Amino acid sequence: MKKILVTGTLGQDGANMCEFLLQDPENKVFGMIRRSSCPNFTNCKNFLDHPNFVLVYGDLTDEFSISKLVQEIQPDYFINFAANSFVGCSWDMPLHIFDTNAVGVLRCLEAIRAYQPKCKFYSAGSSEEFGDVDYAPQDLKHPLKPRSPYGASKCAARHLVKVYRESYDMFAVHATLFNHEGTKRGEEFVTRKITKGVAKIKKSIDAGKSFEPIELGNIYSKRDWSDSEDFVKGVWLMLNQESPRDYLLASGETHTIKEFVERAFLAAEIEGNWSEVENEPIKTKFHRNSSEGEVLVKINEKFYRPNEVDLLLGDASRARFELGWKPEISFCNLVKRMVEHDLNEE
Ligand code: NDP
Ligand code: GDR
Repeated sequence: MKKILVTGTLGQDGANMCEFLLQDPENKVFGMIRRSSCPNFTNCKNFLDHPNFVLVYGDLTDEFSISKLVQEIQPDYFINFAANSFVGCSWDMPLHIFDTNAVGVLRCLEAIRAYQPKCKFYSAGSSEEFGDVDYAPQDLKHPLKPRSPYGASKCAARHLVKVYRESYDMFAVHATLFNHEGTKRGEEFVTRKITKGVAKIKKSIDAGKSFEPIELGNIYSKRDWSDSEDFVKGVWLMLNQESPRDYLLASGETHTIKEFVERAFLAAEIEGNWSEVENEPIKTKFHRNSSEGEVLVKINEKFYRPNEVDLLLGDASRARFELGWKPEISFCNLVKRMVEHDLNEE
């Protein structure tokens, strides 16, 4: 039986990975969570009681807890999804971000080196490492030019993984994953914020009630969005190659936040129009196509970032050719799935 330690279990990717791995009865999954006064197990409801699933406690900022887990479990795989993953707050708590996302990875690598050197390690890299991009689509040769403390922390993790892989002959990969979303996505990220907001507005319209518009920041940035369920399969393929190699996962399509908004309202059968104000984007609004013309989306400067990654578009050809991986869920389907899910949840 394969023993797999997965961190970030309550988050999006960790939960999707546990669920995917538990489909194989040969896998025993140890899902790590950190101590919290009020943990939210919503993302884990489908597998918490699975006989091959064990919930364990640990914290990336606590070296002892990570070492103890590796010593006791002796995992064959250590899949580290845990991170402070919200770019927007990384300017507010840069030290915490670096300690979790970069030094945290070092704690994992050290624990593996000391107690279970044969363990295969996955480190969750990000397209945010490319940052101020030189060209599109971005491939694995693109220079690292982060624009946020978050992006910089992931670059540091990338270098640490490479150093450990080369110094100690460890199977350690740090993949570059572009944005991936889904029904388990945290509500502060723009996609889920939009789909949750659309569902709320739809319910209000259907009930004949008034509603507040969704408030967003920069709607002109472009992202390469996929579904997290497709990506965890790609990560598992990477970990089951003969030798460790860094890969990039992306859809190869890019869309603005504006387009995501339009699609999300369409998925809820609400038609709208932008009233765009070119030199004052703060005044841009998305109105409902109706006699009332209510405002569905407005801009609030408080959601702007000190520094923005304007364009992300990934070239996943290495993963496609070497791993035989390709995303199954299109951008349109992703938006539709999220909106439908949130309409049923609200
Ligand atoms: P989430 O924010 O949904 O999940 C992150 C998880 O990490 C949460 O469960 C959180 O715990 C946990 N965590 C945070 N700090 C610690 C800590 N100190 N010790 C232990 N656990 C901790 O992120 P995603 O699932 O979306 O992303 C997974 C990984 O992939 C992250 O590393 C992210 O940076 C990276 N990534 C994500 C992309 C995406 O588009 N989703 C793209 C590229 C990279 P809690 O629930 O208690 O807060
Ligand atoms: P991102 O995701 O920063 O790409 O990081 P996020 O959804 O937070 O932002 C995407 C883009 O939308 C713009 N935006 C807003 N963002 C948020 N969160 N809230 C808003 O109201 C809003 N309005 C506009 C942002 O400025 C940005 O341009 C995600 C995370 O999952 C990272 O962990 C991961 O590494 C990268 O994707 C790849």
